Amino acid sequence: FNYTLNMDRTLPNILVTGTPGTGKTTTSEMIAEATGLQHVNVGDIVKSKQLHEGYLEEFDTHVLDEDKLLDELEELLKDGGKVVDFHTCEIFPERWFDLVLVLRADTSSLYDRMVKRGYNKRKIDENMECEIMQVVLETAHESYAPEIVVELTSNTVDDMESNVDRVKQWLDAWKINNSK
Ligand code: DAT
Repeated sequence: FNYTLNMDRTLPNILVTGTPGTGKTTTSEMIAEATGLQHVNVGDIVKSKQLHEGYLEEFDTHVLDEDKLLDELEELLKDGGKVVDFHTCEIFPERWFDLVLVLRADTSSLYDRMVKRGYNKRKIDENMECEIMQVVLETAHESYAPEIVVELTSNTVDDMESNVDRVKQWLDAWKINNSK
């Protein structure tokens, strides 16, 4: 399978990644609202289109069917203009994205959000460790060009709003630089 994309997309694709609870979905929705880009919630697509090989009770998570997922997303992303929201970033072809945002939250904010969500202790511990060890940030740096990876603090609503403003400015500049 060849993941070569139309590199002439007229709008960029943005990946919003980070540990669960850092604010990916909320921020992506705000970006979509502010820019007109379309939010693609990968977790929802995995569930609704059954792009998984079953559910792992112990880890309270689905085992991805990566081939099926990539095929599905390839089609969605090929024209650009998408804000893709997912907690891992290394499974996607590098060429898909023009900007990779890694959301970061401090441990107390993250802990409270996961408790509110009703995550079990194991999942909370796992995600806390993931955030403390900067797993997603490091993975993003290993998977994408350094100039497109941006770490953003997401502790407060003000943080989210200023993050969305930054994306808006970035998008305006992208449009100018890529106009034909
Ligand atoms: P994710 O998609 O990364 O799992 P989310 O957007 O669903 O995270 O957010 C989880 C909860 O935390 C949700 O109730 C909104 C809240 N939240 C997220 N980021 C926040 C922020 N920067 N300030 C305040 N609340 C935030």
